Amino acid sequence: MSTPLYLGLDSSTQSLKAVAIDDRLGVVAEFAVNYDADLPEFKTTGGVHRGADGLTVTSPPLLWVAALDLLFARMKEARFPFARVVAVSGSGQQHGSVFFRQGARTTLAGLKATAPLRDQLKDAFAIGASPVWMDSSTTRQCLALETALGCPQAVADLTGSRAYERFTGNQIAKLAKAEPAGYEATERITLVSSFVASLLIGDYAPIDVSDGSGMNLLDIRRKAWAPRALAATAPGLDARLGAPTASHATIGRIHPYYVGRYGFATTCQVVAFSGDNPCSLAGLRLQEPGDVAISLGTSDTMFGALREPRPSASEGHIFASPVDPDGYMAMIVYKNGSLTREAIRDAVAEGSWSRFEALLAKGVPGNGGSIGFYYKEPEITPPVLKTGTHRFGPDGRPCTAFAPEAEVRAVVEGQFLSMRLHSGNVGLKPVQILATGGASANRSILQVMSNVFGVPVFTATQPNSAALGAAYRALHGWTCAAQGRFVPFAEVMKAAPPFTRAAMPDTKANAVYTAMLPVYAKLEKSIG
Ligand code: ADP
Ligand code: XUL
Repeated sequence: MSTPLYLGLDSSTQSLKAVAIDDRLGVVAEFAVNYDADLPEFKTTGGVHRGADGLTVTSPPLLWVAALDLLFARMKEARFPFARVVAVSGSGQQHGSVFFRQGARTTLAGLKATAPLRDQLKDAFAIGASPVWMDSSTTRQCLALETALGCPQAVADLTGSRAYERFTGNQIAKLAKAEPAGYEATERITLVSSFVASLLIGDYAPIDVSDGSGMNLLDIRRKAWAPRALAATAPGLDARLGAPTASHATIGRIHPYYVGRYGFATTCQVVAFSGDNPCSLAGLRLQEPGDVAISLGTSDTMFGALREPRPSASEGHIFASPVDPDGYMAMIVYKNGSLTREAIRDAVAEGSWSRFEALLAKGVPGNGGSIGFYYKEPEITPPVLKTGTHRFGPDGRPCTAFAPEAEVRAVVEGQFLSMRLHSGNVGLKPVQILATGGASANRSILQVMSNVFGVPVFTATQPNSAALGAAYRALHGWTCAAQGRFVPFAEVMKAAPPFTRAAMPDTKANAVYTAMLPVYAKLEKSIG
């Protein structure tokens, strides 16, 4: 008998990916569909449509539907052994929402293997443009929620984050007003994660508590919808959301559509889907407080496991853990990540990362007291709407320019000092850091990271941490169901490959950064 496989899907902003693992946690297959290139008829750029107001950003849900069939068709063509998959789970870009029209549940249940999903589901949506995480058009709704609950900290204490524009509840509040007929006709609202899960089980899949924490609607301690937040958001919301589920729960078997069309086994279990950041937490196996990841991608994120939630209205998010029913994760998000480093590289390092590294090596830890703030984009952490660069000399006075080596060092040191400052405020205390994302290929950047935090930095070999995390979660959920009890995630992860050590901290440099931190914090405040 051939060994079982566990499948992880990742429905992200620009693509749909699949990673399959075996029961020794080895990756056996990977597939991907790129929305812009492979489904050009939906006319997306980077997977999205941008509104004329510069704030609204949406994607057509039918695109995500079409991508699922295309992905599975590619896997079938490559003779992927669907019959060996015993469990599937998935990851979705966080915060995005899908509005199923009345009657869609019946349509989902009755899917026929003879026709593509997109033909059968083309009339299933009450709102044809799904808002995604890049949308920032709901400032008014955010203010309304914070007023209704008292203040930003009250929203954070209840839901894990103060009101954020991209968070789903504020998006729903906007649409309920802007498209009342569409909202009225809505039978179920899903996140992107539970949407793809719904397609797989042919029924409305519940929202898991971890991705559900990115909505400003879930009481993160009770892990149930917060009635006061629902009431302040839109009428009749409770029924439209359905009850949330534990992240490790099996939510049903795969629908006969996938058995008939692709050859899945009828017994294949679907484990609740979750958000991409929660799934990355699972993929990087961050379980103990002190295990922290820094993802240096298009944007930079820092996240880690947490036992006690300590929500802050000033920065960051607290989510329920996707792998531990009693745990939490904290996360901070930066818009000024790789693209901002690239802008400095292009300005002073001739567009070359090796030149950038050489300049970084030329300077000394602490940059002789020079500090810079580079807000190429409006920043999330701390919230700074006005773009611009702010440089300060060793005397704390503003200055207009740095020498190239000081400029490169200022952008990298500034980003990690900010992470140390703000992650500390949400309770993250790294003991070791796992670095992922494009810029984690840069050893000099990782050395600064290690020195600023004073802890060793490791890297993972598998780049798609969200899809891998979804596959790990499929195995985890399946194991819990098979044993009829909650099995700790660490127990299931025993065979996982070790991470590679990329940098060790220099204690002297670390002491310099510790002394710099209050100065950095003061300057940051003076700008905001
Ligand atoms: P995403 O998944 O968010 O689209 P990635 O994690 O693939 O992004 O990261 C892409 C970014 O990685 C690029 O924008 C680039 O700036 C950065 N990058 C790639 N190589 C290097 C390097 N050697 N040094 C620093 N940054 C790099
Ligand atoms: C997290 C966030 C993004 C999305 C898309 O809060 O907005 O990271 O999950 O990746």
